[in-house]
Amino acid sequence: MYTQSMDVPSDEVSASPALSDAEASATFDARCARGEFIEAKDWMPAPYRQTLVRQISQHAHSEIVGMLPEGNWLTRAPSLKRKTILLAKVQDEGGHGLYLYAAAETLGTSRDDLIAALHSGRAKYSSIFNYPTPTWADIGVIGWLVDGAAIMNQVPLCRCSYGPYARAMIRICREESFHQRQGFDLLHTLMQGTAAQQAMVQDAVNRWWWPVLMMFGPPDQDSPHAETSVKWGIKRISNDDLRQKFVDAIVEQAAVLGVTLPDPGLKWNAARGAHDFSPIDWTEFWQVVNGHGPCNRERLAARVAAYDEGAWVREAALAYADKQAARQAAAVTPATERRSPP
Ligand code: FAQ
Repeated sequence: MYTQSMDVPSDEVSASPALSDAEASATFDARCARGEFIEAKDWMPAPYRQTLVRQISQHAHSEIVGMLPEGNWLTRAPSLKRKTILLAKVQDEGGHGLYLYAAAETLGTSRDDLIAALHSGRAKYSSIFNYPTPTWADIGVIGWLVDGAAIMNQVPLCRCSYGPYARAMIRICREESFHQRQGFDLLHTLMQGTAAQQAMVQDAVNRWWWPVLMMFGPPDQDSPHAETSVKWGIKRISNDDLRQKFVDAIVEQAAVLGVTLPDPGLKWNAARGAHDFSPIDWTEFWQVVNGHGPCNRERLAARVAAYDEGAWVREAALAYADKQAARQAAAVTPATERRSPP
């Protein structure tokens, strides 16, 4: 339904008949190494296609599930201005999901299949969206830290080897920059407020800091996809290197805001030219990824309910499209053919 899929299952896509599979793979790897973009109709090895479908669809699911924690505050934003900004941001996330589903569909998979994988729990989405948003400061922290981490990870994806994904990421990154700034602005305003508002910000930062560092994925030595994704130019910077860049950028921003990052081990290491930080609790990360975080069930149930309750919209849109197509077909059929026989 609504698919832009080109129906090209990987086993039916063959390399040029003149090339053996090994030669085709070598040519493909050389194209990636030269930094060329791979386009939807180009030959690609099946594992490259599978990796992209996996990553792009997980990314799309993250955007759509990511609407839920913030959506929780749409009716309770403290002013008209903040409500308008939040509405725009949540709508942007929905749009990002749509660009990304469309990019995944160019690889020959249908949106129905992608959504079914999310709803059945087969497909992952970002661990970060399984944490709750009990206070208004959580909305600021999502913008500042979650969107901040998302941008750090996604700017290199604008140069990812797969053209449709890379192009989608350009617009997404522009919008994420606005999201990050609105979060910082929201927190900055609260930090000029009462002691209770400042405490609310600090509490939210304390709760989100470690889960945000986990967003970048497992340490490089435990990242099974790292090697091939780097070889094929899908990943330009490793999980650990992005995490480090993020920590280094955020330390200064936290000082401007006047909040403390909840890690006694966080300190500048002059020899490395980077901040050291304490070990991350990867047990918590895997628990959340495997469905046992604070809000996993609630998030998935909300998505499934939204899909089921929206079935009538999809049916109506399809019926309307069929009607339009029938009208158009009738309009192009010559009048003589339409006349019934005597
Ligand atoms: N959560 O070998 P790697 C956003 C899984 S969008 C859950 O390192 P890879 C916007 C990984 O899938 C946020 N699972 O994997 C927004 C794999 O499992 P699999 C999402 C995770 O792919 C803001 C396994 O662990 N961004 O925030 C996570 O090379 C505010 C092994 O890991 C993207 O999706 C995790 N955090 O690297 C919206 C960006 N990390 O598939 C609303 C695109 C890892 O074998 C509000 N994705 N796993 O079953 C990527 O850059 C990569 O996929 C990584 C993971 C870096 C996330």
